[in-house]
Amino acid sequence: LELQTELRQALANGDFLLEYQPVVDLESSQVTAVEALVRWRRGDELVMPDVFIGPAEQSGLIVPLGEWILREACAKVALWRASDWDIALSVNLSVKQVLQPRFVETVAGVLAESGLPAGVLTMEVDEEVLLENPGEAVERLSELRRLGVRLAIDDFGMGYASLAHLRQLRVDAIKIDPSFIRDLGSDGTVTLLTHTIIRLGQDLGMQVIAEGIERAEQLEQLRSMGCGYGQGFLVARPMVAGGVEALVGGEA
Ligand code: G
Ligand code: G
Ligand code: MN
Ligand code: NA
Repeated sequence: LELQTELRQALANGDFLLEYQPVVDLESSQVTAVEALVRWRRGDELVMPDVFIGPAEQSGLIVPLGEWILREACAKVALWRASDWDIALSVNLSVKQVLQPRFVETVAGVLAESGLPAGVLTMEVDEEVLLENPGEAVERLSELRRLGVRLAIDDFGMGYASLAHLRQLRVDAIKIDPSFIRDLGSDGTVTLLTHTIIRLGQDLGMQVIAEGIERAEQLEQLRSMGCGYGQGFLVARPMVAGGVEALVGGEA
């Protein structure tokens, strides 16, 4: 079967699933949020999103798939919150979704349906979103923010003219690209840049989240630089909902 056909059938058959990667407060080590990450169960194999998000964007399937992802993640987190666990949710967005005319209405509808307060949801966009059709994308995302949904710039520091993007679009959080974290400590320039990004975020009143933390020294260094939040294999891998429940145990 052609990949596009297979993907369409997978959505119809319920063959996509979500994993959730915990985000922790680096000060308290508490899990404060989870990032939803989609996977495709294709027979015995679990296919990762870098294989199918691009094709799903090309065919337009990302629009219904993205809506399914949002609905599924909001329902799960609403359940967790109903059991008295104060947890937030982050969901990735593709530019195709943002530019779709009914985008803001769809998000508002899913929030209403799940009963999740808008402020619990963060939508992550990478800087590519702001390149393709900047005026339109900024307008849509600002509208989303007026609903109370929080915005984060994903993979911050990798895009062309990152600082210009912060001028165009007000965001609540920046997620420092893993390539910075990887070279922390071993590369003086990267270390300085990372520290500068953390201060920039703080000065602009934004939450700063370091991604791709794999080693204890990286976590320590980020903490000493005042980075508020972190994500990475050292802290927790992406895991199915039951795994998150087991991890937080008493909390959830
Ligand atoms: O989970 P993994 O590290 O394999 O993700 C690879 C890429 O796929 C990341 O850039 C991530 O942002 C993207 N991705 C994962 N889940 C989603 C999703 O639900 N929607 C979109 N648009 N991208 C996603
Ligand atoms: O682009 P985005 O930040 O949404 O991508 C998230 C992806 O990063 C997920 O697919 C997740 O599996 C991956 N990821 C999360 N933590 C780590 C880590 O510590 N190391 C590496 N190599 N990848 C990670
Ligand atoms: Mn992300
Ligand atoms: Na991303």
